[in-house]
Amino acid sequence: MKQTWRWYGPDDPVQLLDIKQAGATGIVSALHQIPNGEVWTVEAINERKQIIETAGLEWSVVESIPVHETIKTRSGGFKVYIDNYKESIENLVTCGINIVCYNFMPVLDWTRTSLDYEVADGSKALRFDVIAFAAFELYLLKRPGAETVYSDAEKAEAKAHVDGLSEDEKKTLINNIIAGLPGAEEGYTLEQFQTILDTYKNIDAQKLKENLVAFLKEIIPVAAQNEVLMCIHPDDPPYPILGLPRVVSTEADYAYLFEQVPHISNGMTFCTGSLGVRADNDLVQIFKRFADRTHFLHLRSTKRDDKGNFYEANHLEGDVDMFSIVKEVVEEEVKRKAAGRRGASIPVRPDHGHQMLDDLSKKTNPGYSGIGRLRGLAELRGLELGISKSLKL
Ligand code: DNO
Repeated sequence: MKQTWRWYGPDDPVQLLDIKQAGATGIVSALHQIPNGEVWTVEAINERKQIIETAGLEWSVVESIPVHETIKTRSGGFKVYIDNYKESIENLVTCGINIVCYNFMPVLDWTRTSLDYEVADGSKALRFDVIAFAAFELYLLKRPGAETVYSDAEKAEAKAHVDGLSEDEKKTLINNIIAGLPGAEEGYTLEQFQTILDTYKNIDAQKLKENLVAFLKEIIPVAAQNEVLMCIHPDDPPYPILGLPRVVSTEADYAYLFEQVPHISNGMTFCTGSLGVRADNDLVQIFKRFADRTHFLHLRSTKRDDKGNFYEANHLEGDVDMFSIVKEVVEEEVKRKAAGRRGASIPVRPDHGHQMLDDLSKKTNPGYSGIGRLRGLAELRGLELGISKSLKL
C-alpha cells in the first residue's frame, strides 16, 4: 500500500514534517479555500503541490473535489458546475495529479453526533448515536416528517435526551451535525439547513441515482481521456438520514454505478469505516468484487450495536476484520504488479484516529488528530508487513 495522510493545508494543526515522521510518503489534500463548485486553477493547484513537495512529500490523491448541490439535484446552474468540475480534473492532470476522491451525499458529508466520546482507555472517539440524532431532528431542527421515522419508544427517549441537555450541549449537538466536520465543504445554520433539505423534496433514491449516473456520464469520459482515476466515497453513515436519499451505501449500489458507467476510471474509495457500519455489508466480498476499481483506501474500524449506534474503534479492533481486508489488498497488489498496471500500490490513509496523549489538550480536527492517526498508520503498516512476509512476498 502507498502510505498517505490527509492534510487540510497550511492551517492544519498537523504539519507536513510531522507527517513525514509518521512515515507516510503521500499526501491527500484538497483546496478547501476554493468555494464549492468553482474551478481549481492550475496556479492554485501548483501552489499547494509545491508546498507539499518542498517538504519532501508527494500529493498522491485529491480528497475531495466537492460536488455542488445543484449537480445532485440537477437544478439551477448545474451544467456550469459540471463544466467546472471537468476543468478542475483537467487542471489537476496538468499538474500531474490523477486520483480524485469525491462523494455524492445530499446536503451533509459525514455525520456524527459526538466528537468526544470517551472510550475505555481514556482516548476520545467520534460517535453516532441514534437517539441524539433523533433528538436533533425531532426537537431542535423540528424537521417536518421526522416523526414518521421513529417509533414511539424512540421518540420518548429522544425527548428525554433533549430535555437533559443544557443550552450549550444543545448547541454542540447542532454544530456537530450541521456545522461541517473537517472535509465537509458546507456548513449551515439551523435556518439554512431546513431550506436546503427542502430542495430534495421531489428527489427520491431513484432520482438521486439517475442524477449521479448522469454526472458520471459527463465526468468519467473526461477522466478516462486524461487517465484520471475517480473514486467515489461511500455514504457515512451508509443509510438515509434526515429524509434524504443515499445511494452509495451497499455492494448493490456500487455494482449499479459500475454497470452504468463501466470504464475503470469510474472507481471507488473503499472506506471500511463507512461501509462497515452496516452489518449486511460483507466488506471482504465487496472488496473482492470491486478490487480492480479500488483506487483509494480509507482504513478504519467502527463498533456498532444492535440499535444503529456506532463509534470509531481502534484500527485493528471493532467490527472490521482488518486482517482479511489488508490480505485482500496485498493480493490485489500482487495481481496488479504482475499485470504491469500503473498504480499497483494502492494509496491508503489511516482514516481518523482517536484523540489521545498530548492531542487531548490540543485543538485538533475531529477525527484527524496527529497521534491517533500515527497509531492507526503504524498498526496498518505492521499488519501489511506481517501479511506480505507470511505470503513470502
Ligand atoms: C471523513 C471523510 C469524508 C470524505 C468525503 C469524500 O472523514 O472520509 O469527509 O472525505 O466524504 O468525499
